[in-house]
Amino acid sequence: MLDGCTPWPKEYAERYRAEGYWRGESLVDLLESSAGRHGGKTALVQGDRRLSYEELDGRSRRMAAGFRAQGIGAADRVVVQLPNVAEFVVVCFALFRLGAHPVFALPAHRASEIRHLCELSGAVGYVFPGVHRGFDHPALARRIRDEVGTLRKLFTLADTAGSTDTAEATEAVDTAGTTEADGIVPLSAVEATVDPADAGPSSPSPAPDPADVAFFLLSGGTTALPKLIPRTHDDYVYMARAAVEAIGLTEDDTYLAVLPVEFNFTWGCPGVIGTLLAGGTVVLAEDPTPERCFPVIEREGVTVTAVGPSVVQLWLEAAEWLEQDLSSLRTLQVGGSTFHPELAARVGPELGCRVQQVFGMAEGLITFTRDGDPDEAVLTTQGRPISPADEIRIVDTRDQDVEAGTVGELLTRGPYTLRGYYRAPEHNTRAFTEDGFYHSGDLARLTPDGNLVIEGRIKDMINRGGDKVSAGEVEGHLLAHPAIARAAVVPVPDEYLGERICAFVVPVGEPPALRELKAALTERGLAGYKLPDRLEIVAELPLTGLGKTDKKILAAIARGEPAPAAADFVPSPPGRPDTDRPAG
Ligand code: OOB
Repeated sequence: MLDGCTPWPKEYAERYRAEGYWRGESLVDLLESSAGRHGGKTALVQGDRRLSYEELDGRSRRMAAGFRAQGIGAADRVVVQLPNVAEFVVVCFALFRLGAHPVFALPAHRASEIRHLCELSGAVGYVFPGVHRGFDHPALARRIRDEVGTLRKLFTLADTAGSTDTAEATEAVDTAGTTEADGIVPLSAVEATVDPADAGPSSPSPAPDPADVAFFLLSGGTTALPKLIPRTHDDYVYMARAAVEAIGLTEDDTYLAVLPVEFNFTWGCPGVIGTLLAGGTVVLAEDPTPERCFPVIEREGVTVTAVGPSVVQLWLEAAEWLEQDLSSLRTLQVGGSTFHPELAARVGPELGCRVQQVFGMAEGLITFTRDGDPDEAVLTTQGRPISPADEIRIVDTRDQDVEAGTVGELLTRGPYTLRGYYRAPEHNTRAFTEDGFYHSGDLARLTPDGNLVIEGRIKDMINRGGDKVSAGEVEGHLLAHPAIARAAVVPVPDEYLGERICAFVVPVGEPPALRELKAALTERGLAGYKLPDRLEIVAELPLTGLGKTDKKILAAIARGEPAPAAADFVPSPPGRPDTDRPAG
């Protein structure tokens, strides 16, 4: 296994193999076996572009040969940051073929996140769009290459025919100067480097070891800097298969990937990988708006998709006035953040499909409600683990099991839950129990039927419409501002996103305004979804008995509630908070 990763202890690995969870099958085997069974069938759809299983397999072979010619090889890490385009899938499978490891970055990530991911992973390559949604990715890539010593290869989607937004792609080629001359290689050129005949099955790439890391997911992060989650072929192929079985996905299904494809939810629960495993069709959509998605659902006969609760709200509103026929849709998977039962209850009658609640994490454990569960369970719980080998404990603050039905922290261990973050030995001693259970930081309880109910969290994170924002990370950036002496970031409830980000700031001299702060954080290269939505200027931050910032008090103030035990704490100056709420 790649250096810096924690393998499962021998007895667990042996057990997972003996019990048939891990079958020694890599993601490359998965694609090749589906291509063998479903050759001419459509595997991927993106706008007007359609790729059969054979074509996807062939393109990933050519791309692998091209990457190899570019010097990418076994064990290399390559940061991949692409929107929901077919090339994301082609690039990932190409890297898997070489035994190289994609590191998934979100399209919204900027200099701060990309630099960190490149440094932490020791990436040699970086794959990115052209100018996407107005952001010049090639310019960022050049900067990062200058800053990160290991990074030597830059690849862009920019001139790839049929990119989701041709206008943007064209603009990228024109304005961002993505030519090989400045060392940025278009993916189309990588794919065309080698004669396809040379990239056939006999090409000399050793098959990846199924027990080795396949790729890295990004942790939602409670620490100041995001952590990397190594996912092995064995564990991920198993998770996708278990998800396929739990949702009853078959080759007749069409899955719409509408959340970013780099999310574990979209990529493998059952997502893209599960659909390819089942021989179905994956449709890639650029964004989750109903105006974009409903016509695609109708045209492609989409049967399953995965969204977050805020998208469900948008879709319910739009279903009243948009006229598309959504009758093909059988299951709407909803997960990533709290889904209120009142909203869940509207999905059946108003969208004409079944809800499946999904709780999950990039670290591993996935739970689903199932078809056939009583309505009560589907509406009010997050269901049961997808694997009989998933182990769950609910514990108190001393890691002792709580009484049945009581709320406590969710710990988990199993055949697709990590045993350690990448290159994070110190953090790992805190994130895992001695016997390998992962501390999720979520507060949960189990119903008598064994269904999991998420009740809150103890981790210092804000769940902004499913986007996870580490409070510590934002605080670090705030503290770098010259007008800020102290800062604390807490969630504030929001009807649409579930939570937004509220920053409490003790100023030095003239207090900064929210707009100015957001501009300063953007300038520092922080992704847009991590910017504070609201700013509270205070004279001091309340402290706990142990001298740490008392975020319970701050969160209560942000909610407009009387602060618990805050008799001696008065936020100042009083008055309206500085908010910046986007419409809708
Ligand atoms: C998914 O993965 P991540 O890694 O972005 O975030 C994990 C965290 C969980 O620890 C929990 O705090 C929260 O997101 N969460 C939920 C939830 N599902 C995830 N909180 C309340 N209700 C839910 N249903 O978010 C993810 C990964 C795979 C599948 C689905 C979601």
